This record gives sequence, C-alpha cells and structure tokens, in this order.
Amino acid sequence: MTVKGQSVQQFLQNSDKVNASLSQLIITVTTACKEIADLVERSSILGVEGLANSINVQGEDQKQLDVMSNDVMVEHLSAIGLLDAMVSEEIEDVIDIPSSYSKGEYLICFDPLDGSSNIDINLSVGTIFSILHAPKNNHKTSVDDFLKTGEEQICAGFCVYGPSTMLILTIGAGVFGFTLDKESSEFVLTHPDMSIPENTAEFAINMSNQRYWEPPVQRYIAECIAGIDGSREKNFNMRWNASMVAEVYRILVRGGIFMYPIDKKIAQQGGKLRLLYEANPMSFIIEQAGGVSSSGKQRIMAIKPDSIHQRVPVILGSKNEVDRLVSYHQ
Ligand code: P6P
Repeated sequence: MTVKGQSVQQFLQNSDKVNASLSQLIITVTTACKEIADLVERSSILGVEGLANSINVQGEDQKQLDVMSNDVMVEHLSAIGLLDAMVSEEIEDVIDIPSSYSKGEYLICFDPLDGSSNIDINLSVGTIFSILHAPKNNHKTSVDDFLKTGEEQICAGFCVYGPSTMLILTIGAGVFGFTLDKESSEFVLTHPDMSIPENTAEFAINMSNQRYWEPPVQRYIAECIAGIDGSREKNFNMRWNASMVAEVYRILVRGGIFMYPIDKKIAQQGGKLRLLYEANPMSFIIEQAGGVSSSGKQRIMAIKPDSIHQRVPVILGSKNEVDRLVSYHQ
C-alpha cells in the first residue's frame, strides 16, 4: 500500500520487490543526490558553476560540478559493500571498488549531473541512475558485465534539481515520485503510480538541428508545426529544456514526446544520448508509466550495448505519438 507522505525508506520497506540490500543501495543513491542538490543550489556561492578546464570521455567540456557530482556518487557508493563496479558518464573505464571496501551483488551506471550546461543559467539539472545485477561468478567485473539490454535493469531512477528536488523511481512495478522536504531532509512520496497520457500535443526537440534530421522526423515535426491547418488537425506546443531529466519529468506529469533523433551531424557517433545511463534508465521509467521509448528503429530496452558509452537515438513519451513517429521510420 503506497501512502502519500511516506518517506522513500518506508516505501522501500513496504515493497515486496525490494530486499534489504537493494533498499540500502537506493537510499545511498538518494543520500548522494541530496548532497549534489546542495552543491547545485550553492554553486554560485561556492564559485563552482564554471568549467573544470578538462574534457570528459564524451569529448565534452566538463563543468566543475560534473566532476564534483561524480566524486560524490563514487564516494558514497564505493563504501557500502553492495556494488561490484560502477560506470559513470564522466569516467572512461569501469570504476572498480577500492580493495579497502567489500564488494556486492549489484552494478550501477549513472550520469552524475545531466544537463550541466544549465548550471550557470539556473535551470534544472539532474542525476540519472540504472541498477543491474552483478555477475554471479567471482571473476573481476569487466566492461562486458555492463553490456546488458535495458530489460535487465532491476531499478532505475533520476533526481531533478529544479524548483523542487524530486526523486523519480521504478523497481519494475510502476513509477513513483518523491519530493525532497527540506525541513526533514527526507524524500516523501508525492506522486504515486505516475502514468503518461497516451496522447499529447506537446513535442520536445532541439529545432536548431532541423537541417540535419532524417525524413521521418522532418515529416513528423512539419505536421506538428502545421497544426490545425495540416493533417494532424490539432495545434501542438513545443518545449526544449536542454535537460533530459526535466523533459522526462514533464512527460510523466502531463504527457509529451521527447526526441533526440539521429541526424547527419551526429550520425557517425550513433546519436547524442548515452544508452547505459541516460536512454536505458529513462526508457525503463517511461515504459513503467505506460509510455513508449524507441530509437526509431527498435525498442531502446532491447538494444544490446556494444560499449559502455554507446550513444543511441531516442524518441520517448506518449504511446500514440511515439508509435506514429516510429511508423514513419518503417
Ligand atoms: P542539446 C544534456 O547535455 C543532454 O545529455 C540531455 O540532458 C539533453 O536532453 C540534451 O543533452 C541537450 O542537448 O544539443 O540541446 O544541448
């Protein structure tokens, strides 16, 4: 029984899909996220909203907060004895658990600070995570142990650091939203059983890439923009937050379709968003809330990764709109 107002700890204790170790792992992630939320909120005071003068494995300029958020996640997660290894957007190789700590039965992939180009303009950013079972044998965890399809995730979630700090979580039995109560420093259940409307009139895409899009996306967006005067016979609204966590949260609340499709500019790298710690966890959440998540050619959660930082095209959100755009790709 999920009761609004209950803490995430109570929610996990009451769930029959979560054992004590998975519960502790999730709570540790939330503790790290609370620390990251505080760093984000105070970034201008701390003077850390700028660049770190370093490039990450993605070839992107790292923000100081990217590095600090990654360090917070690694520090909290290394010490609990529940993980066999980790993958972070900010680190090229698999992150081993230091020999001074015991290992555990799970693997975790995370983007410690998604949307970090929003930090210095005070817009929403977030942390995305995906939890898998570690291999049962006792060999040293390698890259191959992370190359699982999204269907093998046992838990996925994200925190969005916005006007409210929120935790969105799925353990395979629906999607639940928790709001950080600054007075108690507890995440409390405010959005039980989140469900995405099958229809929408709101699309999210970076329009500045239009000249690079493939024909199916060109057609779909042109129809949305034609609105009531075109074949869709209804007007559409557009949003673009440059922060996947903010887009996905909006879609969970009121529906919508979010697209970062393949385009000529990024074709050689396979897309923009990363499979293991962006597309897969968000797809798990979207599907658990009744939505659809596709590359345009296949279900995201069925894609077998070939590297830990693999990128994929992403089209996700309200079922009937994603299905329509996927049909244009056929
Ligand atoms: P663009 C943030 O860097 C991110 O990975 C997603 O959170 C977001 O949806 C997208 O990239 C924004 O990309 O090209 O608009 O900066």
